[in-house]
Amino acid sequence: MQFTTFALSAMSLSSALAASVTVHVVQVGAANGTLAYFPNNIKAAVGDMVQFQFAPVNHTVTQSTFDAPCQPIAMNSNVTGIYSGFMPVSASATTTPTYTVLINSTTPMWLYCSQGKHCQNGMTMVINENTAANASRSLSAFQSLAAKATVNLPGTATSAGTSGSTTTNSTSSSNSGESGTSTSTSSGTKSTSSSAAGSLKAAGGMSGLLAVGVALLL
Ligand SMILES: [Cu+2]
Repeated sequence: MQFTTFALSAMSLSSALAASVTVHVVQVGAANGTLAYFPNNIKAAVGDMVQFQFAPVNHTVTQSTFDAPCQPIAMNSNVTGIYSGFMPVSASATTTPTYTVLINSTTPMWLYCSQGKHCQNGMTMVINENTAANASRSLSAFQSLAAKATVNLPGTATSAGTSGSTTTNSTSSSNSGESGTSTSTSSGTKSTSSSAAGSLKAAGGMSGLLAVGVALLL
């Protein structure tokens, strides 16, 4: 009954809130220290959500242009871009911080981790790579450019993880794809989910639904 109430309430926010929302889960980093996103090349339709789940020790999801990897997209365009901020996670953490983005454009989104030299060392990914439109703009080409980047911004001196908590933080950020003329926006939502992987995913899905609600209210 409680869930039914929630669903009806959510539906009243907008008929656009479908009964099911596709959530693509991307693991950010790995407990064994591998510097990568898993997976690092995904397709997401407009209306889908991408939920980043942060592994130890301290990573980010930051958007750049294709041409200037390892620099926030705002430095090289008039797009604000998405930025998760640093997500410290201790090796013994029992919680997983998440950052969820609503996709509202299929323009390729180029992403990297701004910690240390993670961007240069392969911690990069793309949402909606489109090599059919431009064969040279592939993830591998982006990674080659990233490997040669002289900076990785915005960096931090922090590398130690802190214990996760059950607090939930919410934040919104404005984004459009790489096209500066786009008027579309995406919102990102940070949250920390506790307990096992199964319920984690469920909590993430709920968090995604709430994010849609928040975005529609704005
Ligand atoms: Cu990283």
